[in-house]
Amino acid sequence: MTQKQTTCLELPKSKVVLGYRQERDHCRKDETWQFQNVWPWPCLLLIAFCSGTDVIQLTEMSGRIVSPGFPEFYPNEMKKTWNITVPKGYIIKIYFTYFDLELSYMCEYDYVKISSGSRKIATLCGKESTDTEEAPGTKIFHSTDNTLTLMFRSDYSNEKKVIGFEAFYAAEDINECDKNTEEEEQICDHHCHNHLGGFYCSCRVGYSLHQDKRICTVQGS
Ligand SMILES: [Ca+2]
Ligand SMILES: [Ca+2]
Repeated sequence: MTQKQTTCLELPKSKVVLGYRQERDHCRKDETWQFQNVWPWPCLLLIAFCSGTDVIQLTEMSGRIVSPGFPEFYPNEMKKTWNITVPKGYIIKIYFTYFDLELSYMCEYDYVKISSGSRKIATLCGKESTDTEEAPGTKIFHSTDNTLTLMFRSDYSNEKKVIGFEAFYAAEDINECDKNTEEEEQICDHHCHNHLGGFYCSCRVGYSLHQDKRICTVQGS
C-alpha cells in the first residue's frame, strides 16, 4: 500500500490555528512540533467549537447514522461522534448497509470506531476485510450495555474519493432469563419471565416471592 507523505512543518504565526489543527491531525507520534509560537486561545476556541458540534446524542430506540455528506464523498479532516443511549434492560445492535472508507494499514487514516462503555468493539475501514483491517460487511455489532459510541474520523486526504457509510441501530431487549443455565447463576429462584426492557420472577405453588423479587420462600415460613 502506498504510504502518504506526512510533513509537519512549523507554520508562521498568522497560521497558528491552521497549524495547530494540522499538527493535531497529521503529525505522527515520532514527529515533533514547535508549540511555542501557538497562541492558545484561538486553538482552545477551535477545539471547543469542534467538539461542541461534532458530538451527537441519540436516545431514540432506533435510528440511522451516515457519514458527513452521504451519499456523496465524505470530506477530509472530519471528526464526528454519535453517542447512543437506550433505556436500561436493552442493548444496542448496529449494522452497516453501506461501508467504504479509505483503506490504510491498521485503519490509521480514516476509520469508524465502535465502543460500548469502556470496551472497544471494532475499528473499521476499507470496503472489504483484509489480514490487518476489518470492514463490517454484513456483521452485526452489539453493545455491552445500554450505550454505544460510534466515532468517525477522516484524515487530511483521500487517495481516491470514497463515500463513507450508512448504519442503522436498534435497541434490543436483553433476555435476562437466558442466563438460567447450569454454568451461570440463575437470576430467578424458580421461574423467570422475560419481557421488553426487563423481566420478573415467580415461584412454584406453595412458595412466595421474597421482597428481593428473586428468591422463593416456603409460604408461612
Ligand atoms: Ca482519508
Ligand atoms: Ca428483558
